[in-house]
Amino acid sequence: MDLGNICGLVRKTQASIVENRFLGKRIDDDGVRITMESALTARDRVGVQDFVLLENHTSEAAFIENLRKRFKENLIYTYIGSVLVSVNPYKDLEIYTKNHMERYRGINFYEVSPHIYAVSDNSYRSMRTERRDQCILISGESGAGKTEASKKILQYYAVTCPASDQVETVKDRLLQSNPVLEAFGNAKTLRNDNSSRFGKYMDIQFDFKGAPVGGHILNYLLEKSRVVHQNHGERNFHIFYQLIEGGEEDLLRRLGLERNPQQYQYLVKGNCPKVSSINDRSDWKVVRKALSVIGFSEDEVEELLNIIASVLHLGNIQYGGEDSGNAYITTDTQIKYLARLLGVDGLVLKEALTHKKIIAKGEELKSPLNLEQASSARDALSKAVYGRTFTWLVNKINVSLAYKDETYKNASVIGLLDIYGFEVFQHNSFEQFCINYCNEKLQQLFIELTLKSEQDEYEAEGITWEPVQYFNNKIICDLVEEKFKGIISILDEECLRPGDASDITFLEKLENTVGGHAHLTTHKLTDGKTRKVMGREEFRLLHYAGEVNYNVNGVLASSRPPCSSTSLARCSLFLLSLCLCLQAATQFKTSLAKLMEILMSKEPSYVRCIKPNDAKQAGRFDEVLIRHQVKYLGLMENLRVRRAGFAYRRHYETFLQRYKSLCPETWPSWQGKLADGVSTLVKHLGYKPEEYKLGRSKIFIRFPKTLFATEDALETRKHSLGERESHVSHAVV
Ligand code: AD9
Ligand code: MG
Repeated sequence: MDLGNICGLVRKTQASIVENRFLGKRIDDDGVRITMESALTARDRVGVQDFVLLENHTSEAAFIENLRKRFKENLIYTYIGSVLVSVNPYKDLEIYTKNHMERYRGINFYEVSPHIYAVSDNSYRSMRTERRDQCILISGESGAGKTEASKKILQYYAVTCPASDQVETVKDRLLQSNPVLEAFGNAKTLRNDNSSRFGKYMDIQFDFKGAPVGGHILNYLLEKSRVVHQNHGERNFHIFYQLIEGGEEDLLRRLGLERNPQQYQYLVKGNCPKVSSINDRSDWKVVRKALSVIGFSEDEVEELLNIIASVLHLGNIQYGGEDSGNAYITTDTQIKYLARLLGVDGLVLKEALTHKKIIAKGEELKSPLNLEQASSARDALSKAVYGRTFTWLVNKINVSLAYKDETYKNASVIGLLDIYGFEVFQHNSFEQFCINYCNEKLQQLFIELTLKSEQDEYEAEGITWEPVQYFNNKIICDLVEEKFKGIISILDEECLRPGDASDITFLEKLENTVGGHAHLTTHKLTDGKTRKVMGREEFRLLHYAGEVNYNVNGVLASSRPPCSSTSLARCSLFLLSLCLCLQAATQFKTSLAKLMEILMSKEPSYVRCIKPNDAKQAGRFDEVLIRHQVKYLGLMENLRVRRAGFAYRRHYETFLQRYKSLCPETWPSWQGKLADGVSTLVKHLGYKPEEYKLGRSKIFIRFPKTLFATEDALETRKHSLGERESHVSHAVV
C-alpha cells in the first residue's frame, strides 16, 4: 500500500493523532501506525493545537487560518497556553461520550487533544491537589456556545466524580437546575434559539473526597423587557410557550389560558410562536420533571404557574380613555382571572393599574394615569412580577442545592461563569449598557489574571522576562463606576433628584462631568462630527471591544421603581408583596463588584467561545465575523502576552521522558538531577543559549521552531527505527 492510500485510510483518526504528536503522547488509534505523513504536512492540514506554536504569532491572519483549518477538521478546540478557544460547530460531534470523558480523566493538559473536558479535569485536579478554589470563566458573544460549554463541564463532573447515594441526588439536582433556569431565563433571539437572557455564576461544591455535595447559583440582570416586548423574529421566555403547548387541559382551564400563543399580546410581538429547533411540548415535560427532582412541591409549582399565567393575562389588559384623558380598564375577564390567580382583590388591582400614588407634604395622594401611563404601569408591573419570580426560583434552587451535612463545611469549590457576551445592536439601551459594563469588568479581570499568573510563574521559576505592553481597560471601568463622577453615580443622582430630572438632564450632566474623557462622547461634544452618526439622545462609549452608542431614552425609567407597584403592596401573595423595584444600576454595580471579588479569590481557567457564522449553520466559517471576535476577545493580546516570555514550558521530568532517546547520555535513563539531564539533552540537541532558559522545575523554550525541530528529530528517529524493524521482520519472513 502506498503512502497516499495509508494517509487516506486513516484520515479520520489522523486528526487526533497529529493533535497529540507535537506536544504529548502519541496515540495510535485503531492500532494504525502513522509514521508516513511528515509532521509538517500534518501541521499544514490541521494546524497547531496551541496558538503559541504558530510560527507567525503576531499575525491575525495566521491565527484565523489556524482556526479555520481546525474547524474544517471538526477540531473545534485550540489552546492559547492554558486558555481554551472553542468554535461553535453547530452540529453534534461525537466528542462528548463517556469514553471521551474517561480519556481526559487525570491526564495532563497537553497529553490529549484540546477539549472542554481537559479544562474541566485540570480545574478539578488543581482543586484537589492544591486545595485551591477554582473558577472557569466562559465568555463569547451570543450563540458562541457558552451555555453548552458550561453544561458539558457540569456533565463531566456528574459522570466522572466519585459519588455516594446522597451525592447522587445532588448531581441530579445540579443537572436538573439547567432546564428549569433555561425555561424561565432563556428565549429565542435572532442570534440564538436558546439565548440566555441572564448572567449565571454557579458554584459546585466538593467534599474532601472530591464528590460534588452541593451548589449555589448567583443570577445577574435578567432581561425583563422581553416579558412585554420582543423584536421581530424573537420570542418571549420559553416557559410561556411550554405551558401553553404542553400544559394539561385541566391545568390550562384552571389558569384560564387557551392553547394558542397568538392569543396573548405578550407573545405576539415577535410574530414567532414556533421555532423549528425547539419542541415546546416535550420541553414542558422535561421542565415539569426537573422541577420535582429539584424538590418543588405541587403547591409551589401551581403557584409558579399561576404567576406565569398572570403575566399573560396582564398583557391582555386593555385600556380605554375617558374624556378627561384618564385611563380605565375595558377587559374585565382578565381582571377576574388575575384577582383569582394572584389572590388580590379585583378592585385593588384595577386601581393599581390605573392610578399612581404620590406622597406630597407627608400625605399620600392618588392620582389617575392617562392611557400611555397606564399601559406602561401595566408593563412595568409584569416585568417586575416576572423578575421577582425568577429570583424566587433561583433561591428555591439554591435551597435545594445547599449541602446539608455539617461535615461538608469546608467544601472546595469550582465556579462556572456563563455570562452574556458583549452586545451591540442598532438601538442600545440601559440593558446593553449593563451587559457591556459587565464584559468590561471581566476583560479587566482576564488581563490582570493572565498577566499576573504569567509573571508569577516566571518569578517562581526565577526567570527574568520583559513585560509586554497591553491596553488596560481599567480607564473604561473607572469611567463607568467611579464614585461621584462615574456614569452610574451620575445616573443614580439623577434618579433620586426630585423635580425636573429627565433622560436629557442625565445626558447633560454626563457632558458636564465626564465630557472630556477619551472614551466618551455625545452629539453635542463632537458637534455631530463623528465617524458614525450619533443621535441627540445618545452617548457613545469606546469600549475595549469597540464603540457603542447608548440611547438614554427611558434610561431613568429603567433605573427607577415602577410607579404603580406600591398600590399592590397590600396584596396577599408573598412574591408580590416583596419589594417590586427593578434592579438599578448601582445594585448591578454592587453585585458585579461582589462577583469580581469571588472570582479574584479563585484560580481561573478561561474558555473563549467563538461563533462561526450568523446563520446558525454547521461548516460555515465567516472570516469577517470571526476576525471581529478574535479582536474583541483580546485573543491576539492574550497570545502576545503568552509569547512575550517563552512560548513553551515543560516540567523537567516530562521533557526528559519525551526526548531522552535523542541523546546517548540520557538514553535509556538519566541517573542524575533532572535539571542536569535536561541541560545535557538540550546541549546535545544544539539549543542556543538564547533559545531556552532553565527554571527551578521547568524548561522554558522561547520559540516554537526549536520545539518543532526537536519533535521532527523524534519523528525521524521513530521512523527509521520502524523501517529497520520492518526490514528485520521482512528478512525473517
Ligand atoms: V447566549 O449569549 O446565551 O445567546 P451562548 O450561551 O453562548 O449564547 P449556546 O451555548 O446557547 O450559546 O449555543 C447556541 C447553540 O449552538 C446551541 O443551542 C447549540 O445548538 C449550538 N452549540 C453550541 N455549542 C455546541 C457544541 N459544543 N456542540 C454542538 C453546539 N452544538
Ligand atoms: Mg447562553
